[in-house]
Amino acid sequence: MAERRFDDRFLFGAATAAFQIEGANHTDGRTDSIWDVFCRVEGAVINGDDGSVACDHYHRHDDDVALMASLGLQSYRFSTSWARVQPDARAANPKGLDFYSRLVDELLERDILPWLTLYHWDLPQTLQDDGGWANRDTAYRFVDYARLVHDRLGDRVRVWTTLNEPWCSAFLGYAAGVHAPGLQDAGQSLAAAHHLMLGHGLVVQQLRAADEELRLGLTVNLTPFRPADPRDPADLEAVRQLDGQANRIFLDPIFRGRYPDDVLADVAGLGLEDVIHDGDLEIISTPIDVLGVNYYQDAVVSGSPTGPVTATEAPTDRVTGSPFPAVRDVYPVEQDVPRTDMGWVISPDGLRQLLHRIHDEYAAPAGTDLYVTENGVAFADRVAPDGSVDDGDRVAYLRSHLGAVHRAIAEGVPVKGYFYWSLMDNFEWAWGYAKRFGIVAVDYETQRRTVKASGWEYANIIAARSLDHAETAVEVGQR
Ligand code: GBH
Repeated sequence: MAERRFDDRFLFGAATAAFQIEGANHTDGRTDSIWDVFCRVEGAVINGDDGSVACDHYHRHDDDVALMASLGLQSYRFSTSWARVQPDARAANPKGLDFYSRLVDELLERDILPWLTLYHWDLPQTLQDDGGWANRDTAYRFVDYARLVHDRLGDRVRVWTTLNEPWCSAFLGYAAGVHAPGLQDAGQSLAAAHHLMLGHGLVVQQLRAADEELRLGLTVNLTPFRPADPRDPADLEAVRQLDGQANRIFLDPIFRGRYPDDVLADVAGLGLEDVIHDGDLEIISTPIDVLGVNYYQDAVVSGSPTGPVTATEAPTDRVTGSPFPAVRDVYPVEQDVPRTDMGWVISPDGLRQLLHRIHDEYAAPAGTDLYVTENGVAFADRVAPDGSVDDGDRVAYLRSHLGAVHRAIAEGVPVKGYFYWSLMDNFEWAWGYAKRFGIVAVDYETQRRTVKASGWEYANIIAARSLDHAETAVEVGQR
């Protein structure tokens, strides 16, 4: 087998998000985000966990950047906290901006490319009080905030993504209610989806006008859905609906300047068309330089009841809804494959197939560069008494998914980089600290960081720019 090398321009990184790692949520002027408030809702987050300390990254950023350098990371994808930069969504908070400015300087000193995300789910609560993303005005407020961050960091940060996973913000937040703001309202979820994309497009226009050299884009989470039986029209119909409401509802407006007709038909009567103003889709489809794809798992679905499936566990017993505002006769199908600690199926080839599709149908026609901005796995690993974390299952996950990326590239899909989620164990939203995605373990008592076996493996892969580096002559648990 030919050596699986990544060319010299391929970018290896790791990702985090502000609310999940920073802590210090009321330090130096930061105010509540919707996640601070949601964490106080009885039963919203497992064990009543919250983000007040998290990984204490706000106070440990210098050590954390040193750790990134020791792993050889070429890029670090992080997000800025809107409520830290612009408390109460009004005047800029210099101390909040200072924090990100120092972080960026530390990264650059270590030759790590800062990859900045403006919005990873933590809306200032004060904007939620006025309706949050269901209110069109929030899109314009997002522009004000983006300009403040850009004014301060634009001289040093060259890659800017607006949103992380608008699907989660809109549908887990406003329809399923499993994420902040915890609403279960299909109409608001569709309005939120539209206004998130409007905010994205407006920010791309503004930042492009400020500096045409910036690399601009967004990150979406995409789920490939496969029919249980590709010859069964009911199964194909189930795939059509889910693919529409999970993937195409974002990809088509952004890349084609229109909502798919079938999606509009499925959600008819829920108010989406009422919130679309003339000109919005031109703004939303402003050309982007980079598309980030977050991939965790794929799914098999049927149009007919399918018998028992392994239910994905809920974080708490709080009753939540469906994230899909308008699907009918859609049933999950059991996949006989290994699962992660989240109950998610492990399916590396789903990533390869997804990259092909997104390249062919969206990125290539638009001339947009494709990156995997998140991929990773939760396992219940703990630091052993001797101080090691032998997370061989995560090593296998990392290698098999990087293998899928490598194969996609070899097959003609020019994927430009990969970010592991996450650099370190952190606040996993409604799952609190109960789920660990890191290649670095965090002891939440002492805040001690321990590089796991997967972290060293990633460091070896990066150093060799190859999956066939000498240290692992034998494939570890390759599926
Ligand atoms: C990412 O979200 C986040 O960006 C990151 O902050 C988070 O920590 C990380 O992943 C790990 O969760 O179709 O109802 O079964 C991933 C979000 C989770 C979205 C699984 C799709 C399936 C929902 N994805 N989800 S459902």
